[in-house]
Amino acid sequence: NQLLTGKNYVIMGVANRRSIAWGIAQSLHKAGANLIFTYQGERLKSNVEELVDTLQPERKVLIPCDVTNDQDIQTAFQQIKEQVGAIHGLAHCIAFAKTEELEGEMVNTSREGYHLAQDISAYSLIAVSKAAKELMSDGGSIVTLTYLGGERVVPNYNVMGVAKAALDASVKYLSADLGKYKIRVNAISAGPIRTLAARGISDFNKILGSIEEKAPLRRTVDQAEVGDTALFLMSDLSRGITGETIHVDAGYHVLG
Ligand code: 0WD
Repeated sequence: NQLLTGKNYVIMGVANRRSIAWGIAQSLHKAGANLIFTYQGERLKSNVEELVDTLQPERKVLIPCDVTNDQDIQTAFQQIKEQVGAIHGLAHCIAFAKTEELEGEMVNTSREGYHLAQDISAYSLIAVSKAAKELMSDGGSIVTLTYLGGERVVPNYNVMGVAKAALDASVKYLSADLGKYKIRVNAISAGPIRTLAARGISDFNKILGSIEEKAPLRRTVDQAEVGDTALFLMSDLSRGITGETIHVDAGYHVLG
């Protein structure tokens, strides 16, 4: 009997094999979890289907869910309920900002770009937590992904830094409300990892180089390390932890 045997977990935000969500899926799968995947839309369907096939060929639960659309969220969780009944955890691995807002000066952020980043990267956690709560009849664990750029200024992170700050605060407020239902809400602050989303950040190579040079562990982190921390947060091993942010960043955040 493994840590997550017999339990159902929803993974939101697999885009391709480099996605941090996919690293989390692999860690949870190794621990015996049954996984349900949501993906953004048709564009990603075949890609995600192919990936999930390598992990769970016998139980392929794949549901479209664009988090900017309330109807999509409602339909997705209705389908999840019909297919598995209760869920025990949810990994929210979703963020978006326009590429042109991830460079230059913060004062050039557009109203529309600001709203879009907030909607997809921060509000979506609140919306999916509401839907997930209804399926967490035995309690549960919600995990989201954040970044140091929400705590302090990281060059070019700009509007996404402000969205991550809102996400971090949402984790705290959600944890305060959902604790009475035995639902825990935590964040993993991952160090920079080369993914599709990271491609939008200018000078990403420079950021990786500086981590290798300065981080206490003198290296960057990978998806598997974030995945194993998510496994801890999804499992009973972390039962006393909520409203917390765990930095999986080779220690970089301790530097001033
Ligand atoms: O260095 C990094 N890669 C870090 C990422 C460091 C610290 C944190 N993070 C966070 C990101 O901000 C994000 O919250 O990890 C999370 C996952 O990001 P990722 O794994 O780095 O990137 P990616 O594989 O691109 O997954 C993010 C996905 C989207 O992919 P694209 O790149 O196609 O936009 O979020 C999903 C989508 O699949 N997504 C949506 N899902 C549903 N509805 C939506 C949407 N409207 N928009 C984006």
